[in-house]
Amino acid sequence: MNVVEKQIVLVGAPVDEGAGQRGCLMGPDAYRTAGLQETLQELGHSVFDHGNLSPAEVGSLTPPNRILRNYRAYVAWTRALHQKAAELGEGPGFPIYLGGDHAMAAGTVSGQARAAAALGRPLFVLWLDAHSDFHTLDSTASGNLHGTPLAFLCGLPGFDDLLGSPLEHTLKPQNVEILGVRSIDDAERNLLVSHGVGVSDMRRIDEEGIGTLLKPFLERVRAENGLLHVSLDVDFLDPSIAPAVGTTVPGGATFREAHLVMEMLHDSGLVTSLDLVELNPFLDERGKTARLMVELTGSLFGRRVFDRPTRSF
Ligand code: B3U
Ligand code: MN
Ligand code: MN
Repeated sequence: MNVVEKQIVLVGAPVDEGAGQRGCLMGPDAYRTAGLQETLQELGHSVFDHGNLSPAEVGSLTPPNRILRNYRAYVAWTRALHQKAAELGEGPGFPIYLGGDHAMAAGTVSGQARAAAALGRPLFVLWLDAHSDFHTLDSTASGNLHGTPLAFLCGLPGFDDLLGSPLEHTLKPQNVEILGVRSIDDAERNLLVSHGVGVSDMRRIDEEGIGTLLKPFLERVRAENGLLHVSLDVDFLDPSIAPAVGTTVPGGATFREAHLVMEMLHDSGLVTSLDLVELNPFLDERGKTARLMVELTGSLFGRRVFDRPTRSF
């Protein structure tokens, strides 16, 4: 098999407070139970399990409004994960952040962005999700903070508490591609359009094919010598194959589409870090979703059914 060996570092991020339902804190252990480490080792990679992180200590804080749920925990997790991702992002290893709800990406991606800046390379982000997670702290109607990390990462205002100052290494909105989206609130839609974030919804996937949509994004990452972070939300997948998530939305990516995305990402050789988010094992059916997420990660790290000359995307 034509797999380049990677040194993979697993980092558990049992973040539970950003979602509307409890249970994502069990995510990291569900991936371990489903054999993530063994799957990656069988593909020829070395894997170090860092164990789970804890939230940072945070002093007194006044939430910007009353609707936000677990604001202090959002700040505490963002700080801890940012620190760890900034360290790992400059090292030789490939970090996989095991969530945890999507609020954790405020820390993982901002840390990877800081590391990318230190390396003098732009960070691109592929956000595989039914949602766009582009609310500000003012625009969210649910108060669930897992709906806000991408707005924070793109430098929208109002998030100064998270790292104690305005975010220094923001993502360029045009370097973000949200793929698989099918549930966007009105306020988010306006923000996405006004900031120029790349969005491919299910209609575009149906009309053009998921591979056709992904290819030009990967070509741009390559042309700009970028690093690529992938943030995979379980609800990107259709609920019939991935029921273990609190925010299921019908009409998601199929088994075949999801594997194709992962295989193309592998063949591109461009991906340098990964989040696996929103798995809620409490809602799973006999480990089915955890196992699928592990299988998809296997495809991203080089599993293929039949060898063929590697295509570059
Ligand atoms: N946009 C809604 C729903 C949502 C966003 N992200 C997730 N769900 N996972 C909200 O609550 O902000
Ligand atoms: Mn999400
Ligand atoms: Mn989602």
